[in-house]
Amino acid sequence: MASVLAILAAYLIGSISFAVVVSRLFGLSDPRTYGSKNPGATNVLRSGNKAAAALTLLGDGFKGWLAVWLALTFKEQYELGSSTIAAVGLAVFIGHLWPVFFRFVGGKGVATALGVLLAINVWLGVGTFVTWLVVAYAFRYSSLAALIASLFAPFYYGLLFGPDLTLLAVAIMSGLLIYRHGSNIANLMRGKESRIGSKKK
Ligand code: NKO
Repeated sequence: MASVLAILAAYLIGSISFAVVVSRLFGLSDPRTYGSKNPGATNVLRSGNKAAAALTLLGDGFKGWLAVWLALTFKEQYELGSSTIAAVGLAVFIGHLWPVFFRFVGGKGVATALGVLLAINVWLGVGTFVTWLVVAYAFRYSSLAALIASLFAPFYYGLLFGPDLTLLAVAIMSGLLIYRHGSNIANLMRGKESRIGSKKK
């Protein structure tokens, strides 16, 4: 029972879209109406407001971290197994992609996955983030950086811990993240993807 509640709570936490909430607080347009139309930090940056983009990244990342951290912290007290911890990580990520509070139209999961990875293991999170930074710095595409980082994340997990249920959860997150970047992949291939720093159209 505690496991079901933990997974449900994680899904609800994940459903809070910080791109939408932060944009409202800053009096900016809804990020679902401009640029890539994605409720994510990269698209909020296209509004030109860097602070709002940074807060979106922090909020969406923090919720991923919080859900897994809470599950890990109360693991003994509520007898949560490692499969529940893995499911909580997946549930907060899925909440971000298909949020119950926003008619199931969510984001692409990059910042939230980073939060989840950081809570699983700091080095896993840091390694994946550094991978994102290197690709983003080299090519200036946020989406390409996320795609490459998501390919490396399960590999890093495997190196650190070997195969287990959490690796499966990380691999599923990676697969869903790539699936959600379909329009970005198409734009990258056509040379139409917008670079980090270019404003909204
Ligand atoms: O608007 O479609 P868009 O161009 O906005 O956006 C594409 C973008 C969407 O993602 C975001 C969040 C940006 C966060 C940037 C820093 C986070 C570094 C993340 C590490 C990658 C984690 C992958 C883990 C997979 C399991 O892509």
